[in-house]
Amino acid sequence: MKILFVMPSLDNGYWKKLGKKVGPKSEPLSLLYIATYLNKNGHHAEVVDCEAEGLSLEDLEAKIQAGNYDVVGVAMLTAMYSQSVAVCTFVKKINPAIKVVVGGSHANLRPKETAEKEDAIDVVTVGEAELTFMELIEVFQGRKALKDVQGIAFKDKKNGEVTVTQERPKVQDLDFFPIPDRGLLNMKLYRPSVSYYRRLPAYTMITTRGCPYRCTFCATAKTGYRMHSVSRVVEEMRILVEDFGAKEILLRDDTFTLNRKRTIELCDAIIASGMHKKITWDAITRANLVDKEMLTKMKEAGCWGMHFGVEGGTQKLIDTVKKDSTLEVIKNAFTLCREVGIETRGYFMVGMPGSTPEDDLATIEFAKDVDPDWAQFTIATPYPGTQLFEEAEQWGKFHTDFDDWDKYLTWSGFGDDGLVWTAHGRSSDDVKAMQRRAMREFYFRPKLILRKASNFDNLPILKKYMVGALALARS
Ligand code: B12
Ligand code: SF4
Repeated sequence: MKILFVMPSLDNGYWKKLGKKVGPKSEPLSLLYIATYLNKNGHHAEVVDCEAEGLSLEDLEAKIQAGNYDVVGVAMLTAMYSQSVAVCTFVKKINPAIKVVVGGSHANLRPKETAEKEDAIDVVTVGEAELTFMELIEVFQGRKALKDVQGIAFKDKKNGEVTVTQERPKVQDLDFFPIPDRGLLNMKLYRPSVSYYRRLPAYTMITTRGCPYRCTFCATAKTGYRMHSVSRVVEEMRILVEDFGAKEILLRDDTFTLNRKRTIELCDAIIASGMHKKITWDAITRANLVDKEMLTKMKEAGCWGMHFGVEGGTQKLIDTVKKDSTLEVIKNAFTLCREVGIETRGYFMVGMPGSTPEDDLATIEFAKDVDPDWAQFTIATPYPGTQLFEEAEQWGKFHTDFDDWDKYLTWSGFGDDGLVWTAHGRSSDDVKAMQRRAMREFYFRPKLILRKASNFDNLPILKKYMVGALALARS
């Protein structure tokens, strides 16, 4: 069967406002994982990335007409809901015989509602979709019944009844999934946000799936933890370097260092392979999951940056979202990185549940005190499927229909629209202003500017900092 996977355009406005050069273009790994698995199993799957390729629906039409596809799979994160549905509707208009399947974070978390509401969608997948998609093809070939496929939701087109099938158990051995075939993409189009890389080309990969922690705002909370083997990770890095010229790799695991032993083994393997001389890399983890010995080893293996979710600058805020950490532990992680010579990025939120404007100011102060090299202040948003979404009315109020999914953006302080939700006692204007204030207060500090200036060992880094600063100043 011929399958096309589509990453819809992500642009809901705020990247435009901040300046197109600041926004990310990130490889759609989820689609690559599924397409690669299907291709290895005798099918013909392609991937088209409307965001990276700058394709409109009309451009997509030409591709779909020419491609003669049997199935189209469309990615669906919450904030791209209407773009995803627009693609599905468009595909059905071009050819109603094409089967349309959606999957991704939003589909995983609201399968029933999505299948119920959207007539252009034939099947919604729930969770990991490589095996599910293989079975769906059997259904489309008339060899299996939809109801017998685990991990899907679908609507009976005759009586409107929605069925959500049994949950699909996760594949425990992650290496079962082949290395995503980046040859399916035009890799030259991909480039992270301005402050997220040191060297180009910089490409994304993941070495684990899931996170066992329980943060109430997070869409991947309590999803376990599975790891690719160390040798497989090094092999994928080698392919990125040798076949695609990568100079840098962005490890986008949720909690890269959860397993200390494996982290050290991986670093040793990167060093033994000589890869540490060819690439630099960065990773995301929790503050309680690093120590000096580990960070020293990571630095030796080529790590230049570590990202930590801090969220709030008071213990009350951190406890409210069940971060299971302390201000002290968090500060220590940033200090250790600085001692070892690894740059840091802190993720903070404004407008958190239970917050007052004073709490946000305390968060800004804490950010300046911790003093990471880069900081990101996003707006607390109750994404569906999270504990915060379930408790959204307890902690605050929706300002629009709760299912106005396109408004589920965390950078709205730089956009024109009001917020979808604010914590009790907070207004959209207050929280939006706080986001802009936090970014400016953090970045326009003489201390930070001087430090950055002294670190500018080459022109491209200076240039990217200037691009970001200008975009921020203009906002
Ligand atoms: C890389 C990344 C990005 C990248 C690239 C996204 C892309 N092009 O794929 C960028 C930077 C662009 C991005 C942007 C945003 N992201 Co993001 N991102 C991620 C991250 C770190 C990794 C995604 C990934 O590749 N995972 C690896 C693959 C293998 O796993 P997977 O995505 O779950 O895919 C499997 C299944 O879900 C399913 N599946 C996935 N897609 C599809 C599609 C089809 C057709 C089918 C059938 C199945 C299917 O099968 C896959 C294979 O098993 C995740 C965190 C995470 N752990 O997943 C957050 C995550 C997906 N992002 C999230 C968020 C909130 C955002 C933003 C809204 C943040 C913001 N700044 O405002 C924006 C959204 C932009 C928009 N307008 O939609 C949330 C999603 C919440 C939600 N309900 O949508 C996540 C889960 C982070 C979190 N923990 O909360 N993101
Ligand atoms: S925020 Fe980070 S630590 Fe918390 S559940 Fe999500 S991925 Fe895990």
